[in-house]
Amino acid sequence: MKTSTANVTAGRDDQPAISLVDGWTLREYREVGSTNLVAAGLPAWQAVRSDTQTAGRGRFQRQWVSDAGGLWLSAVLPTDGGSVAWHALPLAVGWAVCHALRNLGVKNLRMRWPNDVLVNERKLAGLLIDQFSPNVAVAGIGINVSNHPEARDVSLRHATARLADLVAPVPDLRHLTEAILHQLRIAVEEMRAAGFHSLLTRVNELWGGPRAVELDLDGTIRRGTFARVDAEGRLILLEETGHFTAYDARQVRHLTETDLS
Ligand code: BT5
Repeated sequence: MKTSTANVTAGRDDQPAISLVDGWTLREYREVGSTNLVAAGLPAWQAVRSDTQTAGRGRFQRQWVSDAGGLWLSAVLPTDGGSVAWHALPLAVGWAVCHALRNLGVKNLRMRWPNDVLVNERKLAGLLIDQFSPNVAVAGIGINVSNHPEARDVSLRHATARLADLVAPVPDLRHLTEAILHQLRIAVEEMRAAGFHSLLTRVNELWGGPRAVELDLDGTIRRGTFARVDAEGRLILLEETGHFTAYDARQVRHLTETDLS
């Protein structure tokens, strides 16, 4: 992993500290609204990290608690004209994040489709992919590290995990950023060279096996068994009728696992 921290100064409110990390240009801020929005106008292979976000975003405009001590990172990825395989980009990002976290010693990690990284049923990380322009996508990655999201939002009590409780010593934010960006580049380069298909088996190992789920399609509920994802990143649901149906992440407002004790 190649890193240059030459000429780095602490980022002020509107002046980021800029450094090179493994082929990425990393811009680091003290505070922004949302790193995804700061990254919106940047070219591929640039990344934005902020100590805090005042308007961290989840899917469907849900809020993401982004207090100091967590990793709030957005990486701009090339999408090469938006071929079908790029619908699977969030899953490739998920694979890269899980791989990096496992390398750092995190155990019992799995994903809940499409974008939650869980440890023992608690949410350690969330991913949000935005496409602001045709040839690049912004991959937003939020990971709880030594922050306290449950203190900020009591509805998150018993629902979150953080690295400080899972690995010792807890990696510092710089090291974690480098590890994630390094693995992201590997995943994206593999997709560009060989297509999402080459990652599919590894992505399908992230869900921890088939499980009973309920999908909220903006009011309409579908129940069945989450079987796997297909080569376009769609969820394949074994419906109660016995039929298999594919669902795109944009259709599914919420996925609830219903076989948890
Ligand atoms: C996500 O949305 O999980 C995507 C989160 C992406 C955050 C990153 S941080 C860097 C970049 N900049 C941004 O503005 N966003 C990205 P979703 O699946 O919709 O989950 C949102 C739900 O997660 C909320 O409704 C809460 O229930 C829960 N939540 C909020 N903050 C959390 C936190 N810090 N840890 C765990 N769960 C949280």
